[in-house]
Amino acid sequence: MDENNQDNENQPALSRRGFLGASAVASAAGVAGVTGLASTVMTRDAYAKAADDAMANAAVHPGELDEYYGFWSGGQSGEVRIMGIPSMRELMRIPVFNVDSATGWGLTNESKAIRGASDKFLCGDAHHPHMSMVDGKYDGKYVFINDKLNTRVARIRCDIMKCDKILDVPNVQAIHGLRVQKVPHTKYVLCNGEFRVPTPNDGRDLNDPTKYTTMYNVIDAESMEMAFQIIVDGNLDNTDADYTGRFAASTCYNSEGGVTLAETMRNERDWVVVFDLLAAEKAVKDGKATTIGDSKVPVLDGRKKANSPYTRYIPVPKSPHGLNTSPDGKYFVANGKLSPTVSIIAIDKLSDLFAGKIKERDAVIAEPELGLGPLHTAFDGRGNAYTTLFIDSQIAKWNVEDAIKAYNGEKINYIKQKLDVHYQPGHNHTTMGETRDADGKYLVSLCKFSKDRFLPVGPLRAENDQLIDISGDEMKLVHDGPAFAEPHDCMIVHRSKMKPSKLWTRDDPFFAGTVAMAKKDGITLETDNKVIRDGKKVRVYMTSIAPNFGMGEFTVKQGDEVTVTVTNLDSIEDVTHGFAMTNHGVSMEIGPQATSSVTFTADQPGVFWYYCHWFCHALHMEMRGRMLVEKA
Ligand code: K7E
Ligand code: CUA
Repeated sequence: MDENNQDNENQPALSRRGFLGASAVASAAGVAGVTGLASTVMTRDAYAKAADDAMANAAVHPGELDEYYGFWSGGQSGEVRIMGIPSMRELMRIPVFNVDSATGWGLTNESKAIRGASDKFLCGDAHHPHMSMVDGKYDGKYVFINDKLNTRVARIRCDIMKCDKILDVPNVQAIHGLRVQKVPHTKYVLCNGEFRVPTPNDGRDLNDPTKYTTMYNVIDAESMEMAFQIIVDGNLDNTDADYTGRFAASTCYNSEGGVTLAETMRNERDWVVVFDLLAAEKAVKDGKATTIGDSKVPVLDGRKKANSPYTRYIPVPKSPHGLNTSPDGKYFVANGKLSPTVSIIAIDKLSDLFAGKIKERDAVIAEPELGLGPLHTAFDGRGNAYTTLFIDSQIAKWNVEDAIKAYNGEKINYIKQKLDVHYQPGHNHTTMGETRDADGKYLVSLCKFSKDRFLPVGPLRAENDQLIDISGDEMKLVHDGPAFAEPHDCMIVHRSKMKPSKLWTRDDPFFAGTVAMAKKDGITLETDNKVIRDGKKVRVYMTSIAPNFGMGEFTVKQGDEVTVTVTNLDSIEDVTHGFAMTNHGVSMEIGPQATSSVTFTADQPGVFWYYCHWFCHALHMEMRGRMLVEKA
């Protein structure tokens, strides 16, 4: 308790951390000048009592359920995780761009079909999970996520909590920022191509960076096909959409078009690029788009020199990073990263900007100074914003309207509080905070470094996802949560929005391909236990009911390509079976009422036991059978 309290700057005792913070502020002041803190001084006891109360409020006792689902990206692990909030318990992992031993993701035929052409990639870098919406509110249907590493976007179905589509995005490299159209519903998934490459990137213009481009990518959320792309200047970073359905905005660094670090840092201002999605949609309909290389995707030119009706470049300082829309729909907030400021863009001025009635900078209505390294901003629905300060290792809570007043010359302290977090936060996220339902209960700070907060575990350390109670006037840290690489971003959904399935339905499209294959073989999956031989290909169909596979043995010849299809007839909640074939690298999950299949080569003669590796029954250990492989 006391150790934690020592880290709070609101208390009189000056801790080591306080010293470090103070000297950082002092040196920063030389560069930029720093706004003073609100001086709420509580006694140490009062603070301890308030923190205790907040922790007690956030406690989820054994057997109790959480109030929120959190969807966490897994960064370079390539997966998505479901967390319970406020307990911060990890509830499930959803493999997406990675390969997963427990579920067979990347091994089963169903998952390979979804992974498609990029199935050959065994890794990914997932940053931004965001849920589909209707009228600016979560609809509980899909979560979309980017893969920066292999330039992909995936969709997760929230009924079964499995990835059901992966799209390889053409013409660009490294999908980074990703959000959804919020209004009237998520027709489009919006995402940024980050790195600039030759167009098309087919070996031409290798060392002529003036010819490199990147694009804003608009994906049809239902079909998961590309709708269109817009070529832009600079490197796109993060993005968000407005609450009218018309505008989206992306932060953009490297307005210089440089390739080295020094080159990309030259300009004092880069841009927020604002997109008029409706104008772009219309331009595509009117045949104004071209295509690039072999790709059929309509491409519009939104570069500055094209003077397009669908893009505007608003100069903001300096290499801006996060882009966040306030839940009242009024503002885009661009986070300065290399500037101690955030830039507030008034969304209601954007139609005038596009109509040429005002200049770009006229849309920026305030640029409050918050501290060093502002990366991302979240909102509580009560007019306050919470910005991560990467370098200061703090969250700055500030009032948006007060910041605008201060910018207009009023003497008013818009910063309400700064809370130390541990350490170096990237994204933060409030409960329901990216929707009209922002309820201002909790804030999660995704800290990149945990340093001394957990037992040391070797040179590679956990990160630290911290839960902060924001329901009162003051932010209160209530939980430290170690996390494996690297939850860049998360979003937090009230449980009332979610309706996950308890069992699979037999007609689920997830395994429709396997059902079609069985039908061709004349198999009824729910009853048949049969081996079909088709030249060197052998298809083995079996059922499972705890604690038995429908087939205790089957025989193949060395060199056969074997496909095993298992249909789990159990219809009891939570009774999942597995199918694992020893010494063949075969492992998959078969959920209750699901069908799963896996293909491998029986390349060694001999006896190979297969077994169920998802604990299902008192006789789970006995749930097994033999594959007999005859010598070729
Ligand atoms: Cu800030 Cu990829 Cu959202 Cu990381 S990005 S922090
Ligand atoms: Cu079936 Cu374990």
